[in-house]
Amino acid sequence: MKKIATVRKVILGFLSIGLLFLSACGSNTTQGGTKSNNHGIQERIIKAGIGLNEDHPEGQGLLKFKEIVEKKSGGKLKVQTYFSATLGDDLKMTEALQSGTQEITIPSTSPLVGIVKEFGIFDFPFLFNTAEEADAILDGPIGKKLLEKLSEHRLIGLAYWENGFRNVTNSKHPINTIDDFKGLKLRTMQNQVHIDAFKKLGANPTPMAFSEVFTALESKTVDGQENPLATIKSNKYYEVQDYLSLTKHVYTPFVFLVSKKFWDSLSPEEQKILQDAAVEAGKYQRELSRQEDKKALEELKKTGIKINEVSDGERKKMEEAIKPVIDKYAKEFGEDLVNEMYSELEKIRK
Ligand code: KDG
Repeated sequence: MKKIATVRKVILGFLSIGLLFLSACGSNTTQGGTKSNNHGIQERIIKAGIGLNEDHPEGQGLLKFKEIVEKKSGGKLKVQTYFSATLGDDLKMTEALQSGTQEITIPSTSPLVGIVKEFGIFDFPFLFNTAEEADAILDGPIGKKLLEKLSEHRLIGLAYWENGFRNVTNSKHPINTIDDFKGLKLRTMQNQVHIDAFKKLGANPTPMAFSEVFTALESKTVDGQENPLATIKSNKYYEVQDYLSLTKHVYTPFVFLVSKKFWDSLSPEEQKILQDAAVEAGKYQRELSRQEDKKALEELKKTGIKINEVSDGERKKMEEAIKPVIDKYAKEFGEDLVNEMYSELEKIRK
């Protein structure tokens, strides 16, 4: 009897050691609840889709990402790229990541406020004076904090890329003052801060997905829209718009997203390759975006669209008029976070 008990104990001992060994081989959990698997670099197809065109700085950034990943993985990690919303718009692709049917997308943060509401702080008009200020906040503790929130929503955020400073186009008249917004039917992103801000300026905002914008302008469902110059050029809005007013009223970041389901199935080596490539290609993309912002303006001048500068004085009046909207959403997004952001900006501007 005693002998059977000892044998049973020995077998149980071996079993638990075995199980421990197996679990160590299988997966391990890193901080923020993300997992990985210790099996080196495997042959994989990575579907990466964006809403913008291949010729846009975001499209070129994605091709740079593909080049780096395929080089660093010895060709094992193959990135299949999809442009021009062929896999759907930002929200549809983000949902595909959450369900694990797509691996990567790089949407604007604005449509994602339904997932991480704090991303809405980046939609505060006239928040950043320069792209470099945006870099400092996005690549700093605030940007990092918001990226980490994504893992609670079956998403992994690897980096911020640049969509850029947005300007208004329309088919009615140039925008020089707040009064020129009165009654203008303007397409906005699906973002409540943008909608309320344009309402405050007297416009009539219509939220819609990006891939529907050109048709809505062409059919005059809306009078105008607002986007960075690179997008106005790449999507040929000058073909269906008569006026471009350089309002530079808000800076929009892109966020580099990976499906958490996919991410957790990767080994630490594979995760590192994707993480490093998203940051390296991001630096390249931001630089390209800033060059394109200048180049696009010169090229848009040749298209016949009538371009006007908006004076700093008028932009200041617009900022004042919108302040109640910012106060309202500061409460919703968290005043500590908003105060932290404004004090960070003050430090940067010193
Ligand atoms: O996928 C494209 C969008 O992320 C981006 O272009 C969004 O700026 C945008 C807009 O106006 O929808």
